[in-house]
Amino acid sequence: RVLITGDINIQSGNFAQSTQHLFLFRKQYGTENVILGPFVYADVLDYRHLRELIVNNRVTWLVHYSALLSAVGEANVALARKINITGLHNVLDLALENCLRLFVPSTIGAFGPSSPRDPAPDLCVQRPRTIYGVSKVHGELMGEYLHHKYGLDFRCLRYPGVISVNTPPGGGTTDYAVQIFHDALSTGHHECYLRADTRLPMMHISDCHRATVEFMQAPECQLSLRTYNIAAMSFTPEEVAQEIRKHLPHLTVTYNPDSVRQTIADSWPVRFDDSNARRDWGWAPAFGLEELVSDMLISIRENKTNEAFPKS
Ligand code: VAH
Repeated sequence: RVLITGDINIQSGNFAQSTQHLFLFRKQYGTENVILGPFVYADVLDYRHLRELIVNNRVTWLVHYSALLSAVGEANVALARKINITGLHNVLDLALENCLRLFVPSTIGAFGPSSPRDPAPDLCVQRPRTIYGVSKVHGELMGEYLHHKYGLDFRCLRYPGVISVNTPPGGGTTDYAVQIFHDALSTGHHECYLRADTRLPMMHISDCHRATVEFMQAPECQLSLRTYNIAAMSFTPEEVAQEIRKHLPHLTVTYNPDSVRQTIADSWPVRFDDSNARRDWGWAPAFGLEELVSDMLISIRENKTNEAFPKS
């Protein structure tokens, strides 16, 4: 059984807010085999609640999504430390105590201005400048340490900006790339908080979910790393706007960079090198920018979740 931490109603990271992600896990493993756990704060109550869920449901996989994202973490560093670091330690302890297999996502935000940015490889200097990024590097290092010391089956993917219909902005720096689709179909105008030329790695949620499941199912003997970059595309606000205009020619965008999120974005990789994931366990994205834009517009218009695969 798979237990996913993260509460749909709390800003627990883009991913855990995506009902589609829960749907895709249940589609993969069976509804009765996927449980949504509590949003893991650091306090004992949730720890006890989480432990009860694990024991009572014979959980084997713990998928830990609860985290405060980049921009919202900078606005509340103490809470971000509590959730992203102390909460993670609760989860690591529970995984060890109950011999669970543990998946924890990391992010492009785990790199900083001194990292190689174009592309960023799996192994390089990581000195992120957000509490979100620092907590994610800590998670990578702690998980790998417990793997090497105690054999914990810890697996981690560094996600790009994840784009999906039913992931309301979760306080991330890449949130504009979700909002622009809703604005294009409602007001026809998007106010972008990043410069027009800010290039960031992005991924359709279905690719991100499929990568996660394929990685979770990859035989141990194929893994040369415990933490991998995964990539699909990198685009700028102007490029995604141009692609949307192929469907909605009247979309207008004004660029009004906000210093916090522009500074964060400028410290992140421009592109990811995910050659290790492609070699070790066969990672290959299905959605490029054209397929992403088409699926997002169709999904919003029809008020449904994103396709699992691009339309042929
Ligand atoms: C954020 N969407 O912007 C998240 C993500 C790749 C960035 O971790 O903080």
